[in-house]
Amino acid sequence: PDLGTEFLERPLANPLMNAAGVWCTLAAQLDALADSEAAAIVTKSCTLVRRDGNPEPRYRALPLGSINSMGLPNEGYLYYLDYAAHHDYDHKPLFVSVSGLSLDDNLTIVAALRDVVLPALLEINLSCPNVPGKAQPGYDFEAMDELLAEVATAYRRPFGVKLPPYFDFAHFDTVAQILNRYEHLAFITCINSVGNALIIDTGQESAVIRPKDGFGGLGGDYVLPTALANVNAFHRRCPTKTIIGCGGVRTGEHVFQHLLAGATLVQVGTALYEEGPGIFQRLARELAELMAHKGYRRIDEFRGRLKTL
Ligand code: RRO
Repeated sequence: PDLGTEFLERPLANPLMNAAGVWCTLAAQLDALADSEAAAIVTKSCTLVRRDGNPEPRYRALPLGSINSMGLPNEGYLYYLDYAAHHDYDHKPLFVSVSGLSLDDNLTIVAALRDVVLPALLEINLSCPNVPGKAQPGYDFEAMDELLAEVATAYRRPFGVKLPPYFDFAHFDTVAQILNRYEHLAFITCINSVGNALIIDTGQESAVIRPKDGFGGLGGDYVLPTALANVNAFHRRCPTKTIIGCGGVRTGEHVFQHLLAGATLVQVGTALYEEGPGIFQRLARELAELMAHKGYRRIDEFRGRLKTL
């Protein structure tokens, strides 16, 4: 089968890419993604100024996924703009994830990205759960609308948002209504980690990560159903926007489920962290095998065509 797809009218070899935050903080990691079977790349969410992030241990692999409270460690936005300036866009698209700590910081970074006039794609992260004292804009609908209004005015090219998971139809409706007001908000990435979970080690009677008394974002198998629900909820409510699925992808079958729910691209976080960039070749092979088994020749034949009872 043909794994080819299109993102904002650009043909891609397959629908796979990394999730922001995983294997994308340093140039050498991004280069490894550029050399992998991933069809696109996104950089670690950046702030105005370089950050060390939270104290370690701040990531733990678990039998069913991961918990993290990294705290936005990154090299500062100029580092990623420089990386973007040297990236080969004919080879694969590059997204730059932006997670300024204030509206002003976000606008400074967005203006810089606009002014360098690169084909890089802006993904605004509305959903970092791990910076002590900073609420997620994704859970403050007024703040989210204000931020999007300012970004959409300053930045006239297609851009997207990375959303936190939502758990209520009223929230799906409200958020979709806000996003639909912005015409060149072209893509929606669902979901960021399921924030502020607590994993307890029974033997040690202890939290397993140091920051925030052990509270952190869940990824991996734990979050697949929540991710699929959010992908499908926004696919239904935002028909003019492209959905990027993220959450719980470890096998080709998980990729297939995200596509069926309405995703156009599918990001890989925890499983990439654990397996490394070689995972994209395995996922592509597993997706191709599943499609062949089902008699599908192209992703278009099933994407978004989830059946209901
Ligand atoms: O760096 C982090 O702690 C982090 C971020 Br910015 C995010 O958006 N999601 C996440 O799980 N961790």
